[in-house]
Amino acid sequence: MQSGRRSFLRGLASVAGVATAQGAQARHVDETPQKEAARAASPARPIPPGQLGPDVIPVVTPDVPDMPWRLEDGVKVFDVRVEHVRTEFLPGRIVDAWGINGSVPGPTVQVNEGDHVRFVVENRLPEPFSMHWHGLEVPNNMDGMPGISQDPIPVGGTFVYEFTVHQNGTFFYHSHMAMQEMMGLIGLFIIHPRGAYAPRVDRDFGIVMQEWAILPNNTIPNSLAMEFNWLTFNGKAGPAMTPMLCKLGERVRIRLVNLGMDHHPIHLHGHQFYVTGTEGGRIRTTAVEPANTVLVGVAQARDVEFVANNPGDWHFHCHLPHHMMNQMASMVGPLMMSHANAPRPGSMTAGMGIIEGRALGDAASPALGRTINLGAEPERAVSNMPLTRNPQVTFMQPGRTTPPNEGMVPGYPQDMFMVMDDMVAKPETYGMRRGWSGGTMGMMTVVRVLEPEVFDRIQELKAEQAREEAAR
Ligand SMILES: [Cu+2]
Repeated sequence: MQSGRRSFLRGLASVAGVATAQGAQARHVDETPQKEAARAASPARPIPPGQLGPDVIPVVTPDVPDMPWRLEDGVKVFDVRVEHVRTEFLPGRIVDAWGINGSVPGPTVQVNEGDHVRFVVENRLPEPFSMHWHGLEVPNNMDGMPGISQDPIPVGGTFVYEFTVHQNGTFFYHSHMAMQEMMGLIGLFIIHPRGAYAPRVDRDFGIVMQEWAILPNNTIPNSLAMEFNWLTFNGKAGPAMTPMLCKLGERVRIRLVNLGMDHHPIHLHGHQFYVTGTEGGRIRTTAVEPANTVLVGVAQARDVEFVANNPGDWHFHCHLPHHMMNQMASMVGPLMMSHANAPRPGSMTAGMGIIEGRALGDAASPALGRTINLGAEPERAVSNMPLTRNPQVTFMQPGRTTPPNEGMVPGYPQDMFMVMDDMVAKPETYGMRRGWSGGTMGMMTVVRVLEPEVFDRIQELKAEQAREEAAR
């Protein structure tokens, strides 16, 4: 048995060596985690600062920056400002959230297993705060639990967290004040292994999932809400999140983190993946199962890996229907008022709940609908309707404002289709089918499995754009 197992592992090791030497072409196409060797050997020697272990690649967090660090006496030091951040879920959809160093979610921390790290956390919020390192095995007084392991960081105060990371995998950091979490205070904390997991990947992406309840014409999330009308990947609602790009045949890892009120079943089209990691680290090779949907529960992380062997643009999204739309609200604006098939306030002002001089007055509460905000208990039936007339809308026939069978189909209306390709165009959307953005809302984005020429063309466009921005 022993020698058999040794030769099995040796065989895989030599296959892996040849594959690496051959370069990118068709390298991993028929590999599955079942065939992989035991995890790459973990040499105890430290990885030089600024480098990653053999075959390890940095994680790309679309639309979210990495957190910069500097080296002080062998310690990686991060400056962390916890503050109000004005951000944009979609072009024009401004949100006043709380974030870190100007970003919601916070910037992605990337370190190596074995690193000694220091986080100098400055509380710029108008209330106490403390930072928790979710899943990290740190000394008790570094755990960021207000009261039980430290005093909260006072307004304007600073606290220094310092520890050595001896784990590897997908972790995250977040406020341990519960309501502050719902204002956006979370970020990815990636700890790279000393050597790449086997089989190694060609692309490694990170996604933070968040949900928000924001009243129409408002910019401040309601952290008390139990239902949500804005769902974001990396602080962007579909179709604004930058698509994840790979070349046909590459092996791709996507790391998913959820810290909100709902669980999210995340689904990939056109491929099967393996769930290879949790918030506790790498899953044993023998335990992985094929899937195309992974439930990422609150406070959990899941890593999925797949071979991108099916060319095309593929949806990657939460499959909860209410998480696949934007600005879900019942009665907003004159259009709503004219279509609602139930008693209605009659005007936009009234519809916003401003009947008795305040937005949350009891008299207006039903109009708020769906418990998006306080006081919506006496809810009544209302319809889904488009929020705006968009010139790019392609759902109806040109020249018509109402469908010919309106009123003949029970249940109408249900869905809307708002195309905003031009609003969210960027190099990464080059070559996508016209109208793609109409079906991409809420917690939805796209994995683009590209022919090498298209992939390379997009890199050129990105470089061009970067040069133009630098020249400005
Ligand atoms: Cu969801």
